[in-house]
Formats: sequence, structure tokens, C-alpha cells
Amino acid sequence: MAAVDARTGGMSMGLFVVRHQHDPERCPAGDPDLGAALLNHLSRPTAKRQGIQVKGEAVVQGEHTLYLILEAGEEDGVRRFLEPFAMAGSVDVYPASTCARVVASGGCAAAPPAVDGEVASMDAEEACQRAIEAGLVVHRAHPLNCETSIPALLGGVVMPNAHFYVRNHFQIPDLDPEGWRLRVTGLVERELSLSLRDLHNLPTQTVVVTLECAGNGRALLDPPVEGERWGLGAVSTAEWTGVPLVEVLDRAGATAGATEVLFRGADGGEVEGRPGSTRFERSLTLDIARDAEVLLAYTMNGEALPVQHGYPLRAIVPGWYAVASVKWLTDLELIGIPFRGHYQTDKYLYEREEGGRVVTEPVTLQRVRALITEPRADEEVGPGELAIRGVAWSGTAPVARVEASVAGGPWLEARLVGDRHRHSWQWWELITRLDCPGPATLRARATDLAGRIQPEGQEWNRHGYGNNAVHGVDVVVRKEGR
Ligand SMILES: Nc1nc2c(c(=O)[nH]1)N[C@H]1C(S)=C(S)[C@@H](COP(=O)(O)O)O[C@H]1N2
Ligand SMILES: [Mo]
Repeated sequence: MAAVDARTGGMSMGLFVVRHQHDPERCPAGDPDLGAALLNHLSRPTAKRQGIQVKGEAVVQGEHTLYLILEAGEEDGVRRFLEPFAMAGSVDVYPASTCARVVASGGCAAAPPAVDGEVASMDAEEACQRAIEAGLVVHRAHPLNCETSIPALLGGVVMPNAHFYVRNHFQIPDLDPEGWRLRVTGLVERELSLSLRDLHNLPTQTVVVTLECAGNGRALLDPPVEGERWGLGAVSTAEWTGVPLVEVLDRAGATAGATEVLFRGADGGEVEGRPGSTRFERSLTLDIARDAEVLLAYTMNGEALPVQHGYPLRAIVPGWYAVASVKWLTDLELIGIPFRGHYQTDKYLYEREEGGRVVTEPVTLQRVRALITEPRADEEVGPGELAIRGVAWSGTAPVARVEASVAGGPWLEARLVGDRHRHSWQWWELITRLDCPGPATLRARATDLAGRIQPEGQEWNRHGYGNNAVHGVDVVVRKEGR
């Protein structure tokens, strides 16, 4: 029996590897008519009519052996489709999977992290497969964590949703939009329970905001630190639409004792050092939440928020490291004491030693940073004119200046390109020259209007947050006339 996928209402498709072998004396490919008939039988439209998708086929040279990769609803259908091959020789059918699915289904020893309570979770294998197909660099399949590849940053103002980096602490919850509500509780005059439709009927706002994971650049730290091994692609920009948080807060009415708003996600599970199950939760003081113009977003780049980015609703906290932008929101709770949850006080702190003492400071605004997206690392360039391009952003203040340096030369001011959005990265370019053949390093650094500038070297901290050291890209200059 074919399985019916509850979510799509359609048939769930399985992957099969097929091996067909025949006697060299009875090779059907040697008979022009039979060969042509088999080719036609394998044609994609013919296969499709039988509910089969041919994903790949190859003949092992000199072995009279054919391998097929097929997608189909059921094994019996595959066997029926292969009858012409069965008449010519043997047919073996193997139910199969993809590498992404095997890894994501827990090929690794660890049990999959739980989703809190009775919340259904999205098919982890599917999420991972999609990320790979979109060209994201997967760091962990379960829960899914993947970054944007730097070359993919090239071009547009925003990142297409499929290329936007994904950072999850738990399994992706799959929330039913019908039953879903945003509850507003705690120190409020009126408790609220808002459906998606209620939210759609509230005033809307659209903003272009860059999200960056506080761990972006962690993999470059020396000595290495624990945590997801992010290169420099745990950053992306999108246009978000939703309801300003203040609209909801004003309707609920904060009572006199309320000082913070707690954002609770639907996802959760076990975390080290905390009993029971922990939800993904973060708070902001009410003052900061109002000043930062927090958005409750349900649209990303004009599309419904994708599941992995927080469907049906997420917070967007402009300018802050993205840990503050809680996905899969279920509750806003107004509280009167500082929140001390795991992701607020155990993690997301800059922690370093100063004079034999451990000092900590919470991770808040994105530090100023420029990335070079063009040329790419190890690319062959020139000699002659050279265009260096990239993005730059800062949570503290708008980007004032980007400078680039070529092969150890002086800092040259780059041109800022395109529209300015307060909380979006800024494109920049510098047209210069690079004439001397051989290896060369390109570097770029940004300064913001608050006068903050990127450090030359890393500022190491125990969890590897906020590493905004100057980005360098090594290229090779070709010899003249090649
Ligand atoms: N509910 C929930 N919200 C979350 C997280 C999470 O694991 N669960 N991860 C946070 C972190 S650390 C980052 S960097 C961003 C990533 O957002 P994205 O996956 O849409 O890129 O979501 C934030 N919001
Ligand atoms: Mo993050």
C-alpha cells in the first residue's frame, strides 16, 4: 500500500534503486528495435504516466548492468514499470534514501531533540533535503542548522527564502494555522488570544532587516570554541511584513508593574543544566522593545513565513543578534522581574576573563561588520582592474564607511551602493587595480556612525559570539597574457 501524506493529502513518494542485469548473448541494447523500445519506455513522460519519476540512470560499461534511481509511490508500481526489463534479465529493487535523509533521520547516535509537549514537528529529513537542494551549507541536520554560502550572497538586496540561513535549537515545530493563537498574558489589563486572521486585521508594517546569528564567524576563532561551526554565512536579509509589537501591547495594556516582555516559541526540549523541558524563550525590556520597533512578522519576502523560519509568526528585532527574533511564537507574557531563562542567562553572553575574574555581558546589538562577496576565496583574478564587492551592516548605528585594502596596501574608501535601509546590510564596491602576479589578500572593514570599527584580529570569548574581525579573502593574480 502506498502511504498517504497527511500534510499534503497526496501520495508520499519513495526512492528506489534498481539493478537490471542480462546475459551478454541476449543484450537488448544490441537489438536496434528492442533498444529503442526500452529507451522509450524509460522516457520521462512515459514513466510519469505510470506514476514513476526517473531520477537517474547509468549503465556500467562492459558489465551488461543498468542502474536506475526511481521515485514512486510504491514498490509494486516500480516492479510493474520494470516488466520489460524483467523479460530481458534480472531485476532487483532496493528501497532507498538520500544522504541528507539518512543523516537527518539520526544516522548519528543521538536521539532527535524533542519538540515540547504535543506540538507536531516538521519532517526533519524533508527540511534538510530542501536546504541541500538550495545550496545551503548544512552544519547539523537534526535540528537543522545551515548557512548561506558566501557566493550566494552576491546580487540582490534580500536573500531568497530558500537561501536564507537557518538556526534551530530544537526540531522545527509544525503548527496548525487554524488552531494556532498568539496569547498575550501576564501583567496586562486585558489578556488576548489572537488568531492569524486577527493579526492580519491589525495595522501592518514592512521592513528590510538583516538577521545575523551571534555565532557567525565562530569557526574562525582560535583556539576553537564549542557550538555550531558557523563560517561567515550565518547572516541574511529579508523584507518582513507583520504587526508592530506595540500595536499588540497597546491593545493588551501593560499594568504598572510590567517591565519586560517575554517571547515564547513553540519549540523546546532538554537542555544541559535545566530540569525537565525548556522552551525557546527570550525577553526584552518594554523600553527596548518599543525603541527597537519590534515586528511580529508573518510574511518573509512577500511569501508566508516558511516553516523553518517560524511559521506562522516570529519576532523580528531589528539591529539585534537574531537570537532575540524568536520564531514559532505562541505567547507574549508581560513580567515584572528580569527573565532568567536558559537562552537569556546561560547562553548568549560574552564571557571572558579579566584580571583573573570571569566577566559576562549579554549579547545584544549586531557588531559592525563588512564581508567581501566578490571575488571569492581562492579565485584567480586580473591582472589589471579589479572590482571588490560586498555587504556591510551594524546594529549600533548606520554604516558610515567601508574601506578595502589590497595586498597589504592602504585602506581605500569603497562606494556604498543602492538604497539605505536602517537595519539592512548595505552593498558596497571598490574598483581598484591588482597588477602584481601571485597570491594577494583583500581585506574590508566597516565603520558605523557611532564610530565603531571592526577589530583587526579576533576578540575571543568562551562561546564565540560576535566575532567581527576584519574579513580577508585570498586570491591569486594571474600572470600577464594568460
Ligand atoms: N523559537 C526559536 N526561535 C529562534 C531560534 C530557535 O531555535 N527557536 N533560534 C534563534 C537564533 S539563535 C537565530 S540566529 C535565529 C535564526 O533565524 P532563521 O533560522 O530564520 O535564520 O532565530 C532565533 N529564533
Ligand atoms: Mo543565532
